[in-house]
Amino acid sequence: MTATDTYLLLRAFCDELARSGMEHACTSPGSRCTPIVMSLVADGRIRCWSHLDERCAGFFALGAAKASGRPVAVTCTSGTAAANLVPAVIEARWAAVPLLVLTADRPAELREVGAGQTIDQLKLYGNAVKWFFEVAADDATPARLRWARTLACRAYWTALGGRPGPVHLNFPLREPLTLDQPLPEDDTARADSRPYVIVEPPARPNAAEGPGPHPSGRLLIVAGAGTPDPAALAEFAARARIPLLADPLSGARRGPAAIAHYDLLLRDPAFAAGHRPEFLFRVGDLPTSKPLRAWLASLGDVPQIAVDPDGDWQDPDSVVGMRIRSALPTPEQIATEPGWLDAWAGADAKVADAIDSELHRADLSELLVARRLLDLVGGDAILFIASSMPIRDVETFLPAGDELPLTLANRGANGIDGTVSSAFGAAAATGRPVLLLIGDVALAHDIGGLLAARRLELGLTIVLLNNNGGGIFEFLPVALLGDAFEEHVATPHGLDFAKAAALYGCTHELVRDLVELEDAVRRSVRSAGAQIIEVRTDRRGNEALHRTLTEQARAALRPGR
Ligand SMILES: Cc1ncc(C[n+]2csc(CCOP(=O)(O)OP(=O)(O)O)c2C)c(N)n1
Ligand SMILES: [Mg+2]
Repeated sequence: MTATDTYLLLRAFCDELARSGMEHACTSPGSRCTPIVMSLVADGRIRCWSHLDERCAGFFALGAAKASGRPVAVTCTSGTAAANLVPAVIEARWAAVPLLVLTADRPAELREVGAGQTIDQLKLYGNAVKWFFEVAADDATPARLRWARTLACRAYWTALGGRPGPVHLNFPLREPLTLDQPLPEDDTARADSRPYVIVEPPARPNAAEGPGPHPSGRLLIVAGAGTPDPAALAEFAARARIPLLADPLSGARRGPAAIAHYDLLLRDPAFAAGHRPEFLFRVGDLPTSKPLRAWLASLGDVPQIAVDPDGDWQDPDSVVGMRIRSALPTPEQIATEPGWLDAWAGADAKVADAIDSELHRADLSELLVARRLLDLVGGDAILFIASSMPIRDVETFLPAGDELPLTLANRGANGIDGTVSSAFGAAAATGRPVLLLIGDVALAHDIGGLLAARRLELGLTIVLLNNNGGGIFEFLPVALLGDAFEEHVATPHGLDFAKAAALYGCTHELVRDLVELEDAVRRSVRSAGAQIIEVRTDRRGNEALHRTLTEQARAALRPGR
């Protein structure tokens, strides 16, 4: 086989990815991957985003696929380069994101014989991928070209179909790795722009409105990330008068049935005991909230039905008694107890008032930022929320809204890694303004992701909550362990992020109050490039403020208030 064979097969492969619907790919440098990179770049329909760090490339592709809902390819050279994609592949597995990993490898004769930069890449990502396939290095006969086309369609739709997830194709590539003559025509493609294999798109069932169990009484819905058609679910809940406990990642925290402060409500034992449902629907992933999870686990015989079209089996406490593929009943088919939604909504409003009056008094805090996020950006923006306290605070304090921004997070495996890159990927794939809310450790972890601002000319508004370490650990018993806790768990770093911003060509601004924050975010969302807007906070003060607010919320729920 010659370079012409290699490039003909890869051109057919990329042609089919584009015909199937792929719009974005991430490349990373190397020699062995040259044919894959050049073939992707040569295809004008696929926008190629160049990265020099494969870990960033993987997470960028993940963010792009997550925001667009379409497969995004990421390619890299052989050796540890491929291993650097592991975290993104794992996140894609657990968050059900269609990622197409195209690793370059040496051919069989150069494996396990001391050839450089050669590791065992077969099934490198183990069970994390939906499909692994070792692609042959072959002559570009018409039969092989048709096969390459089929392979691309199959990889694309395997990543996207059913429960989406990552697919890994390993490409053994023989030298020469660059072309020395123009590529001949290939007439194996289908007419027009049709893909070689048309695959029926997976039917995404609507969670609301259809046949299903017909319960009555005190009904409740819990909605998490991956909720299909969240607007329809919110409307259904409002019409059927069912309290809707909606994680912001569900997209359903909207409308009159949305109960935004369930985390605080359920921290109150009296409220939790007095508001047990008789029947509960769970849609999408389980929210992060610990009190909610504990409460769901404690509901005993209350029937819990999971709307679970992808067979996800999210049920850490083994309490779900029925799984349905789609469709809650219609509002006409059920009878919710009169006053039940009002009881939840009334309590929710009381807690909201308590939070707002307390936060109003306090200085700019991590909680206040989470509370006011919807005021900072418009409905066309995307919120990307980092793991650790940002995601928890947004779940606890973000009010319900009408014009909800798409809210994304890497919550498949809850890592703090790759967050900056994923947020840039979301911006790249959608062209929409993205606000990333992130802690200092997570930002330091993916500081290299900032390179996308200048190299890829992408915009991003980064609201950095800098409490000099992992503030989340202040809430855990480990915080009592003194110096060892500080050094090894909280990990304060003393980084000056203004210098990081300068290094990576971003702007940096320290804001001290809400007015400055709102002003900085408004300017940032309108401008090009990436801005780091830093809010300095204190880990212990943050923990104390959480306690105060929990107490205030509980006080607001006392009878007679
Ligand atoms: C890759 C990875 N390593 C370690 C962890 C454990 N971890 C969870 S939260 C956290 C600290 C994050 O700190 P920061 O981003 O500053 O957020 P804060 O806790 O201050 O809100 C760590 C290390 C993780 N989730 N992912
Ligand atoms: Mg921190």
